[in-house]
Amino acid sequence: MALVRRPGPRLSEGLLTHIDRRPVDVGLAHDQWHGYVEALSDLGWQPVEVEPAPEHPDSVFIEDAVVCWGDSALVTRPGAPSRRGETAAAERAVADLGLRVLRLEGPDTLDGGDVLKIDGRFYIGVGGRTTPGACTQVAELLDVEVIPVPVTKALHLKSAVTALPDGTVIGYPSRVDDTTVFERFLAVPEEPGSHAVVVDDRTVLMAASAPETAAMLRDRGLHAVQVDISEFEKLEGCVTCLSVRVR
Ligand code: CIR
Repeated sequence: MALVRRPGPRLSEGLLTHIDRRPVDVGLAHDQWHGYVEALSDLGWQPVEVEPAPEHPDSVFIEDAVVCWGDSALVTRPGAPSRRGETAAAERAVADLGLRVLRLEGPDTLDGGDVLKIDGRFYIGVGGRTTPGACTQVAELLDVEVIPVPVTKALHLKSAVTALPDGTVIGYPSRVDDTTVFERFLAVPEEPGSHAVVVDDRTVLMAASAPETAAMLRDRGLHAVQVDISEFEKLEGCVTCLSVRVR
């Protein structure tokens, strides 16, 4: 299963931190969102829609609102105050699925986009939307090993790096603060090539904007499925932010 949330009418007003604003085609964004959900569904992840939040421009980026781990769901407290209202319906959705609901307590903040899970270890980006204290809370609430990682050159840790099914971390070097914190790091030739959703042991979902990286991963034996998410990329979104896998 994967949580998803359809974009609202105010999508084009989404927050921007590292890039300049370009016009967003909201109609095209809706079509791309349906294409993304269909791709996930074709790959075997049953989509579960979180109630829309039309008043929140960034609510389509559901990954930032909740972190799922085993039977637990940690409802975040987003770093951007304008995004905090996104979590209420996400909390209802995970409660309805029967998950154990946990909550990140203020004044700390956490965006799910800063949480990269590799083999049971949680790498958490700090320096942007997520506070060091959130790392301590995640470790205690989910009883996991947390490795705080500096993030100053990208919006979220997973804007800079993600992991392949074998645990190799991929990233576009100029966006990564410190590649040495990861056991195995592989540089990719395109910035959006840093973003992979691991579907299963040999399948990843990637953006259409990273054809060279997709070819590189295919050479490594992976099945790389690509979807066009150009309108979300204009808002600093990527393939990972548009869903949350529920195990
Ligand atoms: C924001 O700045 O919060 C949104 N415009 C983009 C959030 C993307 N989410 C993610 O990378 N996890």
